[in-house]
Amino acid sequence: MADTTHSSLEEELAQLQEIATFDPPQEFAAKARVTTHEQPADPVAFWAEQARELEWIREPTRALDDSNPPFFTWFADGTLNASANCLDRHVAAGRGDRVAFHWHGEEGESREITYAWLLEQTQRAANALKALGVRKGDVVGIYLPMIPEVVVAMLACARIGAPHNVVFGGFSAESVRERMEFSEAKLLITADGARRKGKAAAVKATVDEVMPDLPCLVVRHVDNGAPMASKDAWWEEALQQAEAECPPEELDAEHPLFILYTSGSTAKPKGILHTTGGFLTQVGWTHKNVFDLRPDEDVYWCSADVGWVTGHSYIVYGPLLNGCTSVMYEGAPDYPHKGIWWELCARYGVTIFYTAPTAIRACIKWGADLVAEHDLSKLRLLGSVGEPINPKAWLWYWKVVGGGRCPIVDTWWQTETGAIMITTLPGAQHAKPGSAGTPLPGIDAAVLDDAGSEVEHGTQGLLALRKPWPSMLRTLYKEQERFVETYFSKWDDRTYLVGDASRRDADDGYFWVIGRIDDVINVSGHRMSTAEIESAIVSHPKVAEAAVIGQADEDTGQAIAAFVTLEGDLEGTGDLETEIREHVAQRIGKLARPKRMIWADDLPKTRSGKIMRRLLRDIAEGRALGDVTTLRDPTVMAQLEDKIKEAQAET
Ligand code: 6R9
Repeated sequence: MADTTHSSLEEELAQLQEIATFDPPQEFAAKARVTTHEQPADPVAFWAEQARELEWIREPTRALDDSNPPFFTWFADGTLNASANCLDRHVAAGRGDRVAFHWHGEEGESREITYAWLLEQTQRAANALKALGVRKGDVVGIYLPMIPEVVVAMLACARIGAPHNVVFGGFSAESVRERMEFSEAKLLITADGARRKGKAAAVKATVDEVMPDLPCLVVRHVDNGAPMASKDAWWEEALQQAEAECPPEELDAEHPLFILYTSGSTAKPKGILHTTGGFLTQVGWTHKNVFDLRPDEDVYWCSADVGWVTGHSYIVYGPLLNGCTSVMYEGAPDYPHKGIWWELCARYGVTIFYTAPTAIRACIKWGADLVAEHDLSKLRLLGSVGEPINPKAWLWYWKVVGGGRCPIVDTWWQTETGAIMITTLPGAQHAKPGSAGTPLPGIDAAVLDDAGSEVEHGTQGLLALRKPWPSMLRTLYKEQERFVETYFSKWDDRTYLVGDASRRDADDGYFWVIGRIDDVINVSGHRMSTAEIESAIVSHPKVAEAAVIGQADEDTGQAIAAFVTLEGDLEGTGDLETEIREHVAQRIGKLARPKRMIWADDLPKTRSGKIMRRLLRDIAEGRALGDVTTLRDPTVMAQLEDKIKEAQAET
């Protein structure tokens, strides 16, 4: 019986592969918020119009100021407060009892977090921060698991104008230290411990090891007797002692809302700086229109972690601006069982579900039966983000999760863009599995050649954004020159270099985003810098040199492969490999551990000493080697090729 079901699903999916475009389902289109896709004649006026959706303390009189490129500002003479827009507004309108988050804990606990509760806690937390000496403009670090307190912490910072700097809970304490130092954070909001698949990790104790002097505000989450010093305070106590009321600070639209570190081409992460008015305008608009949101009816779930930009824009700010009800899950997608996501979708009646292709590929492996066991009939829209979604995963998502009735929005954007840029408006545009779609209204994206001319449709080129947009990064924190150099020096100071390769279709201009053009690897939708991983590996005492590449991987999109040269005549062993992997986990986080390690006596280098990663990628993926004559020592490649063949023969 089960066999027939499987083969018929496979047959159906094979037939679906013949379909190139999927029109918006009629029932969906009939009720959709947006039914036509048009580029406004005046994008600046378009965004000025959307900014009216926010509650301003002082209305801006002007939208874009582009007099000093590439330093663009939006709504600069307006003032507002992000937390007031996310909370006070809804409570004042009588929606205080509405659930903002159905929170579900790893061990099955649940909490119903209302807008009124969030507002109350946020005000107390804001006062607690002030009592701990945090002032407007001070950076506050946040290193918390997926618990409601992380939302409160972010909004409390926003309330007093202290930019938050959230670090993903999967990063190591060492990574947190680096990010706290770069941003000169005054305080870190963290937890005593974090739960992961039935185990609890000591967070506060680990943080203390690397940052003994940084004051911490600590949420008691696992009650593990975490060490506390006089510089530290417990969250619960600090909030209880704090005044209940904290009026929102009136902030300029260009006041920094947050810094979020992301990987770039060098080992040093980039501190992407976002400001308030423009960010909220575009995040609010895209969340409402790309997800066809009906705040009074929908139950929305974005399965990302708040530590990534997707969590900032589409778990916290977008959904709360729009006053919608979300699901927030603390745990892993396979804990306590591999059907937990679908169980939660059924339990809370999720209507809009937003996840990453890597998660969908994992679900495909676990089997369609785990999805079919649950009632997903309330779902009406699906979203994807983080990396290109391969057509096979798209079709499975459409058929198995969406039951063939839910449009899929494949949303292309970056930490730097702050909000969704290229996708399809689900009630207005057809979808093509694998293609993100077209630039949203008010966005000017193009595929350019090196000289800055648009390439012909069908030809691969460099993805570029040719007009400023409200939620764009304003700079790299404390690295102004690097900001200009990285994003606005390829062509001119108004054309933003995305860092992705892309091509467009001739018939409808749809964009296909192919992958990164720089030394950034995308593992399970997480951005990682090859240089950062290399520097972690090389910091191991037995390692002389390392080169890291991204290798195509069925499950994670790309996987990390490391070519490692050891000191002296040390031999590479299994134990040493484990040791180095563990070392990388400590330096950066588990997600940066290489999947494959290849011991190399030498690495292919140009005469000027640059490692030629292109050649390493070629041999790792079994391609014929191109020109090796520019190498200092061309025999290195032959040796490495033999190694790879040996390794492949062993597995
Ligand atoms: C939101 C987010 C950004 C990079 C980006 C691109 C890749 C993201 C994508 C996609 C193809 C999509 N990317 N979404 N590629 N299709 N729908 O993921 O931000 O972590 O900064 O990563 O991810 O390569 O440049 P971030």
